[in-house]
Amino acid sequence: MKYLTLLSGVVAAALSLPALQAYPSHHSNHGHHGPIAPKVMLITMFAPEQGVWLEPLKLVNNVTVPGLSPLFPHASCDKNYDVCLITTGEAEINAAVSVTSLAFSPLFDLKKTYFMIAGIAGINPDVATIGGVTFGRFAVQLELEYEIDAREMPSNFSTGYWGLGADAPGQYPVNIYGTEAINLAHGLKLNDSDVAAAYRKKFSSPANKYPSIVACDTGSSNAYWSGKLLGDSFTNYTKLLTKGKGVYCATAQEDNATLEALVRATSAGLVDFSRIVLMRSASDFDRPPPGETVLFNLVYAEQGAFEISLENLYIAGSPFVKDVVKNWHEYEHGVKPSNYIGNIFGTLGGKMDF
Ligand SMILES: *[C@@H]1O[C@H](CO)[C@@H](O)[C@H](O)[C@H]1NC(C)=O
Ligand SMILES: *[C@@H]1O[C@H](CO)[C@@H](O)[C@H](O)[C@H]1NC(C)=O
Ligand SMILES: *[C@@H]1O[C@H](CO)[C@@H](O)[C@H](O)[C@H]1NC(C)=O
Ligand SMILES: *[C@@H]1O[C@H](CO)[C@@H](O)[C@H](O)[C@H]1NC(C)=O
Ligand SMILES: *[C@H]1O[C@H](CO)[C@@H](O)[C@H](O)[C@H]1NC(C)=O
Repeated sequence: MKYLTLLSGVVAAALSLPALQAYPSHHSNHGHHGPIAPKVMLITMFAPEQGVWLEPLKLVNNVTVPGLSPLFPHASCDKNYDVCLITTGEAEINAAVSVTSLAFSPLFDLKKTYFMIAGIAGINPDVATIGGVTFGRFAVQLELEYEIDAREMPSNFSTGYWGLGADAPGQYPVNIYGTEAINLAHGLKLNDSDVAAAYRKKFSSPANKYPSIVACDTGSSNAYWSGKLLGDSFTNYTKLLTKGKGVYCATAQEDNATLEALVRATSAGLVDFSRIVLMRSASDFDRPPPGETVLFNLVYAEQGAFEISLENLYIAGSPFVKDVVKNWHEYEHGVKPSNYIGNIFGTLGGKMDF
């Protein structure tokens, strides 16, 4: 097992612990003495993602956590409180507030908990395909950049997006690694559908291949964007911020916010940032196949991968969840990461290696 968790980015404002004491303890409705210390915490974003875990893992104990989304007000745990799940609500603001509320809740002790972010995403056909499952090392905030409408950009610009501060590249990637989960997921047969298989054929390799597990990185943005030019712009930006190491492949609306909340919780001594797995499965392509329009791909195309991407989250992620619970003695004390974990300001200590 080898953890390579690195992140970079933002100033981690250390929230002070004493503020927590203000929470009334009667919110503790889990019939459990002391804070709940799950071995695994699943982080999902909306109801369909939540749905794939609740039944198979028997997450029947609901714990109301103040500050979660009104749509998803509780964590759901199994009978031993070994595995719990929250659903943040979609987009960055919901992810940031929900994960912060969980991480700073006195109802939980998450210092040794392994977090698995498990959601669906758009996918870059240059790297992977619909139905595939990605495990990311870097999470980059794609549209936290300068933007001008491309119709008004200078004629020698390749994109209307570029880094804040223009001549100051390399400002904030966040990243994370889930090697242990990807190792457990290797060799698993993912699910597919006929419609997804047909849509996939319109692309070239690797997008036309049977879905598989891929190590590549995620980009976050509130905007649900589509198209090759934006995709290429964000591929370039990801490379820039990660000094060439990051490979943009999965686009979603939450990860960077979730991770930032976990950085701050780590900074406050409440979470271990080296125990995070970032998993995104591909429900749709982030750009059209040759010969189709961007609008067609985004709005009208029947891509057929929504269901299988949900199923494949469970197929690819559950071996890790089960292994952590079963072999807790191997996971409890964590594994010292061989590389830098932290942001570019050294908030979590250590020495940067990129
Ligand atoms: C627990 O929460 C889940 C997810 O929100 C919900 O489907 C379920 O009905 C709840 N169970 C109880 C006993 O309230
Ligand atoms: C675009 O052209 C301007 C004017 O020649 C130049 O100053 C600038 O560096 C160019 N920008 C890019 C991105 O090539
Ligand atoms: C991405 O970078 C490549 C290589 O520098 C460049 O040719 C291309 O125009 C860029 N694409 C966009 C959309 O910015
Ligand atoms: C695989 O997909 C098929 C068709 O969508 C579905 O009936 C089946 O239950 C899925 N299998 C798994 C393991 O999810
Ligand atoms: C995610 O992006 C934003 C910018 O990259 C940055 O503030 C944040 O630090 C990044 N990572 C994290 C974790 O936030």
